[in-house]
Amino acid sequence: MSILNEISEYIQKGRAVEVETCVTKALEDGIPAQQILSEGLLDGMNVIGEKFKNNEVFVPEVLIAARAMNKGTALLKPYLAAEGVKEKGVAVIGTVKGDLHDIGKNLVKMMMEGRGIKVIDVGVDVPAQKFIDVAEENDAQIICCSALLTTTMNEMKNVVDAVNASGLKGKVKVMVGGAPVSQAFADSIGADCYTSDAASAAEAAVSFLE
Ligand code: B1M
Repeated sequence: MSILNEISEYIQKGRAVEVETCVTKALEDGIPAQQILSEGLLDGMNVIGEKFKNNEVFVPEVLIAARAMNKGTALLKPYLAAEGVKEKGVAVIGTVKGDLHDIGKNLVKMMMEGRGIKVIDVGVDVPAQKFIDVAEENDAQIICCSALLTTTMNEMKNVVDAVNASGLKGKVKVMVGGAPVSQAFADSIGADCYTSDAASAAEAAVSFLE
């Protein structure tokens, strides 16, 4: 079995220590961090996601897989981040109110940091006003909202409305993403940008800042 398959298997089993060992070995073997992420960690998480959908695994299994995923991505972080990149601007990122999913958000954060953006992470279950307050305090140019639930994605509209009602209107771009979010949804709530994955989100953020 290849090391990337092993990583995927260990993610599915929620074996954080083994994930860390294999990710370290894969890096030592010279496998690019991006490949370890997509073909190892995310591959395992996708399998767990399908099983969760089909009621073959339940919340505890998903949680331990998520914990293993976070351990693996933490090891990749310095490799994904380009060294010595000059800070391009400031973004505030969080998962919207009512939503506790943070793996995708963390990936977006990591990719943006890798492109030289200072990212202030306000965590999960974040009310609209908190995004505004932190953006104002830090002179951020971008607010990034992640949502994984169809029941919480509408909270993104509250963030857009709160920006428009604040002094940030016209100064801050609102970027949205997450599995249930689409371009059509982003347009309908007046968000400035939708991207389907973390790398494209970082790319879009860089073009806003340039
Ligand atoms: Co939850 N969950 N979950 N879950 N969970 C989903 C999302 C679900 C699709 C599973 C399913 O039924 N198939 C489903 C949502 C259904 C729906 O809304 N239509 C669901 C549900 C129902 C729930 C609960 C309600 C379950 C329950 O309690 N009965 C509950 C809700 C809790 C809450 O939030 N209030 C719940 C809980 C959990 C756990 C806590 C167990 C755990 C989260 C752990 C954590 O995040 N720390 C969890 C997980 C892990 C999942 C799945 C399995 C995986 C999500 C994930 O991390 N994917 C998920 C099923 C699935 O997606 N297949 C599921 C990997 C991650 C990298 O992808 O976050 O999509 P994602 O990020 C992508 C892109 O979307 C994009 O970039 C990333 C890729 O590069 N992206 C952005 C994300 N944010 C972006 C922002 C951007 C741009 C791009 O710009 C700002």
